[in-house]
Amino acid sequence: LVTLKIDNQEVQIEKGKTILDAANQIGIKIPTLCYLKDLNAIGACRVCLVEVEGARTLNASCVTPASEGMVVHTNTPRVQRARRLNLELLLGDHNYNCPACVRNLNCELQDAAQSLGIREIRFERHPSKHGQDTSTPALVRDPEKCILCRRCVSVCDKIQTVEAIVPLERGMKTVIGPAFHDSMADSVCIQCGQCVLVCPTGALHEKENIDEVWEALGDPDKHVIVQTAPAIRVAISEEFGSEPGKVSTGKLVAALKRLGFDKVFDTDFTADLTIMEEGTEFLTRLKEGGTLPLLTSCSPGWINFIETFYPELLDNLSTCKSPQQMFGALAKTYYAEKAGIDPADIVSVSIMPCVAKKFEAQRPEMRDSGYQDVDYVLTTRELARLIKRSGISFDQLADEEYDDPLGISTGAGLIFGASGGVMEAALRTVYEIVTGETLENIDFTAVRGLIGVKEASVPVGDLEVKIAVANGLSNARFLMEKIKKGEADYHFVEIMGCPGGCIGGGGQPIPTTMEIREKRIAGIYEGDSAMSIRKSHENPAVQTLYQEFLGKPLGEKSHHLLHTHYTP
Ligand code: HC1
Repeated sequence: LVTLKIDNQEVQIEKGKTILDAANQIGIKIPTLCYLKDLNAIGACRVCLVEVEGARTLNASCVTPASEGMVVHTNTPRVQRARRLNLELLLGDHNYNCPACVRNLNCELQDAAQSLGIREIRFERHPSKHGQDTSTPALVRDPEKCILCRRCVSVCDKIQTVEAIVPLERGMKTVIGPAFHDSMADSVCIQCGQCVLVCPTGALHEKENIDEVWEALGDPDKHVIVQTAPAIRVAISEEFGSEPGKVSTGKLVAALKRLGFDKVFDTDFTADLTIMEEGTEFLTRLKEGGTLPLLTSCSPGWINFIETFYPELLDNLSTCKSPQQMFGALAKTYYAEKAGIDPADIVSVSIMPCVAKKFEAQRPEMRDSGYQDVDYVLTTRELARLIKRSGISFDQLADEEYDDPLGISTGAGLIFGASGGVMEAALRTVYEIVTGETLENIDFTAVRGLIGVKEASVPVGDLEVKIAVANGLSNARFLMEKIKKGEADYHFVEIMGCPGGCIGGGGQPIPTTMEIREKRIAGIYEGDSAMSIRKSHENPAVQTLYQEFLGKPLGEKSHHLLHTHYTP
């Protein structure tokens, strides 16, 4: 431990920690912008400057180690002047058209300007000469709002090992973007949107589809239906001031009905269906000696990743479409038939915690209904904007229920939203199919939680099924390398592209920190425990779907509507 003094308070802290850590420990708030705990400590923005007695210059507290006997002042006039000057310089390079910005009122630059009392910006504006990059269906990159904090660069490199965006050029000309100034669409970006979650400003955000949905809702000739992903219900209420992890399923449904959707359905229904298809695919591969380990295929950022970085392992991928896309294909076939509606008049909207789902919905192979299966994808954040725009008081809504039949689901479908959930849901079903016995303890806790790579061995009849679960793409890469080198003997592997799984997706409320992810995960399992049915194969609406329409898992209709192929 070292002992130092900050603003006349003595503090003891582990050697190697910074002045910022020490100040946080005793509740002294130093403003930061480029700093991101455990990920980005580069001292670039100079907003966290402090004065250390005896030092020649001011020091960036996020990178200056705390040392024995140090005396630090965080609020002297010199410190204030320097912080304000640095912030003004950043603002001079920034497009501060705040009222029209997607991050207005949830922007760290705005907050810093407020907390430092900036009332005028004395410098002529020099916003970036690089225009917006709108080349992908998922993301918008706006260099005019970028403050060069490099948080996005760190998350893309260290957490996702994608390295799609890097600092280009030097000094005043520096810009963050794909190498060689390529567009995002031409880069290796897998569109997971983790960069959006860490961006302090509006420099990275989802491509909005709110207006298109608004138009559809106002069109009397359209039948507008919506599906909600598992992870939305434990996050949406954060946008309205609630604690993270609060399960708000009933209010979510009520809000969508108030917005005018003709039917409110649940992606959890097709998550259950995915288990029927993927579980059968797994057992078939086991029996017939197919390619193993089977890799799950529901996370679109992960699909983009394996297509880009590990095309040699594409045969391992499950051919199952994601639940979002299974829903889309059924909405314009099974549901249209059942409801007697021309599929050409159906507008299928999904609410997702993910920006890569926008990309997935637009893939050319996702048109097996004869139409684009999912027309529009809104993130959790976009849905919140839509609700606010409509003047709906989310917290005052009375709970409502999903519609039949595509709104009926089980706890197994719900846990898809957290890392390990797909595997746990599959095990609940595969165990009972293989053994013919009732699974008494259905909680496979070994696969739950935020640990990057989880491994387990589960007895299923005569077989020890070896499983692995990874969340975040650096962890996926670790497993893929192991599989490629022949060092893994797994049968079944779940991969989710975002840390924590979909609860930590790139479309979720900002902030999304590790602590917030934990709380959302707790909400998911709380919701699962409260469900009356917790195994996918017991979903009565899924059983009816097979009887009335699909026939059997992996049957001809399933093959046509619910399965896909991949492009190296
Ligand atoms: Fe997900 Fe999925 S769980 S991919 O994380 O398999 O986005 O929530 O909707 O499709 O069901 C996301 C979440 C989501 C799909 C399901």
